[in-house]
Amino acid sequence: RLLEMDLRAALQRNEFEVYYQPIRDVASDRVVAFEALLRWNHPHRGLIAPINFIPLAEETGLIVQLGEFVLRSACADAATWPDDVDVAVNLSPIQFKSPNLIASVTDALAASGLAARRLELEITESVLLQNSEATLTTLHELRAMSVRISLDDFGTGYSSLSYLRSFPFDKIKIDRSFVSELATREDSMAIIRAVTGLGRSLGIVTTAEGVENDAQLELLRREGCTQAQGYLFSKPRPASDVAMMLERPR
Ligand code: G
Ligand code: G
Ligand code: MN
Ligand code: NA
Repeated sequence: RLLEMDLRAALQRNEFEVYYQPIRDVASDRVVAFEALLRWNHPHRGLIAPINFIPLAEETGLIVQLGEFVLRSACADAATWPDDVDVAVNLSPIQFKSPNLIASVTDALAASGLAARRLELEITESVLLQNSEATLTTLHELRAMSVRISLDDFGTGYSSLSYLRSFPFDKIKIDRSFVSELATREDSMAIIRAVTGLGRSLGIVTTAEGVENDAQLELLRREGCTQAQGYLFSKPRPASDVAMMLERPR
């Protein structure tokens, strides 16, 4: 079982690493961004996926430090990529509510020299549940810095269309559960159609997650979904593989 002290030690020993998964523009097939996904290189247990340690990091508050590491790494890595390739970073609700958030983002951008417009922050609907004044203030502060804000895992949890009215999101990420059933379930198809249509009407980019085959990509293209991400293109890989992922045609 993982303990708080294991996480602390791992932070100290630099055992965390940021992996990257490409996001492609559906119409042009071009790689337009990478999502940063945290991994733990445990000396004995091997590579540990975030589902196995993020909950503990959130309970112990270590997610703030861990999140700062991801922000700094992602901005520093993205600063070495072509100018038209963005980076997306996941924010835990606890990190989002931390009083350090704006300073962390500002510092990561300044230290890396990355243009703020190339940074996307992914938040989940749980951040918006309380829909508090403070949440909206933070979102508007980030927006004022030119950072872009995505609504992650859209369609799961307590989805509410009112979130889209409370803040002008730049991007909606359609949860992979809808994409995986695209070819087999008509209701999933209908939901994808509705969300891409909503994005078009509201001027919000839509990204389909978990795209695993050409049939799914073709359906998404037909529905006018803006971007796609998934194993069809690549699984998340280390920063040293980004150049290769940018070169590789489909
Ligand atoms: O890569 P995957 O197993 O890679 O990620 C699983 C989950 O962990 C996803 O929900 C993803 O959003 C979350 N996750 C991955 N990296 C980070 C991170 O750096 N910060 C936070 N808060 N969540 C992350
Ligand atoms: O919640 P979030 O969207 O941030 O998490 C991304 C998660 O989805 C990561 O765990 C990542 O490894 C995983 N993922 C990315 N592409 C695919 C895919 O095509 N299929 C499946 N099953 N998982 C994927
Ligand atoms: Mn995400
Ligand atoms: Na997601």
